[in-house]
Amino acid sequence: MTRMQVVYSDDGLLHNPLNEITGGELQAYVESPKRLVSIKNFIDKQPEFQVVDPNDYSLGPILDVHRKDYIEFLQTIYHDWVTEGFPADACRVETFAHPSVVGKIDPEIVKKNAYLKATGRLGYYTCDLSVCFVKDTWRATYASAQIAISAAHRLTLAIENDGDRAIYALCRPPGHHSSHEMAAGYCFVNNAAVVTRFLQNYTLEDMNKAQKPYGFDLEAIRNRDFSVGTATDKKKILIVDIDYHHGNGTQDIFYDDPSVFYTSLHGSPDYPYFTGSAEETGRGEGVGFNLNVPLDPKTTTDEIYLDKLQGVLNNTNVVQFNADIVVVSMGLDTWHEDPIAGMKELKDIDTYKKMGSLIKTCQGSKNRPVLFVQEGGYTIEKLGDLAGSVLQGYLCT
Ligand code: SP5
Ligand code: ZN
Repeated sequence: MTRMQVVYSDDGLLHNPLNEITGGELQAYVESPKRLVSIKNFIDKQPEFQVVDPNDYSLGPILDVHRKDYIEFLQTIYHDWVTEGFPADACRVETFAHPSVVGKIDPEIVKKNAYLKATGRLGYYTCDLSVCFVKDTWRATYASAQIAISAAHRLTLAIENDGDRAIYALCRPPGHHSSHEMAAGYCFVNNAAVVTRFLQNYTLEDMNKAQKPYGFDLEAIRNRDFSVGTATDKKKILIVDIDYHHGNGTQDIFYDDPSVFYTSLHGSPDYPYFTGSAEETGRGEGVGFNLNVPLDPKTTTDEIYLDKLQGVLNNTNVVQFNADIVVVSMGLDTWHEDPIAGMKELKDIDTYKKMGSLIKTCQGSKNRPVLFVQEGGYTIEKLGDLAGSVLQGYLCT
């Protein structure tokens, strides 16, 4: 039987905000730790999956994507918020740094102003009302990234040793709405982007050295004096984002970069509202390496969705790109019953098996190693089934 490793840690459960404001209403936090429990329970019952612990690769690989001041914000904002006397269960934005407020002022002055209060920093670095911090949000976020990085390392090892060529990072919080210096849509660190850069910048030898106990100077990494990655043969990474929402963060990070092809199928019009149109094809050197397929949430059936996914994976530009590795941003919120998302006519669980199968067989992705990174999906009871179906569909094809 073909098997698949699943990288998982209980630290993902530590991020548990009380509530969020969605659709204008205060409601229980949708991106709940129960999501992880549900998927993990399912995985534990299936013999083809082997659950393994993550290792620790320090901040190095995270800082290859995110700005240092942003990471410091994630690490300290909760403490500062509480110290200023604000409610412990509601560390979230109040006012945004809209272009009409800050656009004409020297960015350094804007930043200095923002740093005077916790609320200023929240407006500077976050983008919507789904982002909420608790005491251990950073710990969970760090673990989430380390899970994804560990999966990338294990996949690289397997590629060199003719091992299994697909792996699943069962991580939370998700990442694809987060960009270099912005948290949004339940996302803090962009796990898919971090592993993409890790796979490109690190040789297997670098990866071995980059894990705990570190084979390099940790302090220098923290200060960004150098990056531990020494790879010269930059791998081409195809990111396939099948979360219901457009991965605006991932798109933004790689928009100018012809070495990363970002493609997304997503419900439209819907959150994140300002991005995700087919006209967004990349910029500069990156033109032609970004492919968005907006789908009508009301009329997209199982059949239409699979047809569009197949179209993307067989798209001429994607095939010509000839990726070395495929990263799948695996959201499960396309399911029709999803409480905040969902294609209303996407109702057949077999569709998820077929998604996995298409990734295995279509020209743009076939014969490539695949790293599945968990993104959204909010039908708690159904998530194990949905995730398992994509992975089994891939394995059994
Ligand atoms: C990772 C991920 O899936 N993030 C999604 C964040 C979505 N947040 C805003 C959702 C807006 C939903 N509006 C419809 C309300 C239905 N009651
Ligand atoms: Zn989503």
